[in-house]
Amino acid sequence: MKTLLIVDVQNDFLPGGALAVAGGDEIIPVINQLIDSYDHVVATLDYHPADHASFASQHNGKAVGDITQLAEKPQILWPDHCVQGTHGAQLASQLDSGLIDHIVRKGQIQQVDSYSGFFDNHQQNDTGLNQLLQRLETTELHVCGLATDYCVKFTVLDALQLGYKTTLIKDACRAVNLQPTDEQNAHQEMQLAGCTMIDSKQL
Ligand code: VGL
Ligand code: ZN
Repeated sequence: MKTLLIVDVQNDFLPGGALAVAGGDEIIPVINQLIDSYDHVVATLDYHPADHASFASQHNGKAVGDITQLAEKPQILWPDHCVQGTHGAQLASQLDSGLIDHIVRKGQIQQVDSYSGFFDNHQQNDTGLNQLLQRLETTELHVCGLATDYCVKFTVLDALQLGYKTTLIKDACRAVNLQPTDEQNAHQEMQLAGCTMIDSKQL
C-alpha cells in the first residue's frame, strides 16, 4: 500500500505563524493535487504543552535560536509554537483534510522535543506511527510537509531505518534554513540514507 505522510502542515509553520517557514503555504496546493492518489494519507502534528522544553520562553536568559542541553543533548530553542489546543497547532485549513485518514501527534512530552514523526529526539518514546503504518500495510511511503531540515528530515531518516521504501516529494516541502545551506544539506543526508528524491510533476 502507498501512504502519503504529511508532516506538520500547521498554522504556526505558515507565513504569519509563530515559527513561520518561508513559502510554507506554497506547498498546500501541491499536496492537494497529490492527496487522492494514495491508498492512505497520514498527517503528523507538532503538539506541544504550553511549557514545552523546546521553547526559549522556558529557559531563563535564553533567546530563540540559542542552544541549550536537554538530557545532555543539544537542543535549539524555538519560539512558542504548536501549543496544544491553539489555532497555531491546527492543520492548515486550506489542506484537503477530508482525505487525511489518520493524525499522529508528537512533541507532547514536556521534557523532550520530537522532530521525527516516529520517535522523540532521545529515541525513547514512540508515537505509534510505525504501528499505524504497519496496520495500513504500508510498503511505500511518500513524505511531504514542514520543515525539510527538521521534522521532515528526521521523519524520513527514521522511516528508512525502519525499512520503508521512502520518497521525498521535494517541491511539497519547505525548509527553515537557519543557515542558507540547511535545505541542501538535508536533501543530501536523506538521499545518502537511501531516500528517493522527486518533484511532484514526476508522480
Ligand atoms: C519543527 C522546529 C520545531 C518542524 C517543529 O516541524 O520542522 N521545527 N518544531
Ligand atoms: Zn516543535
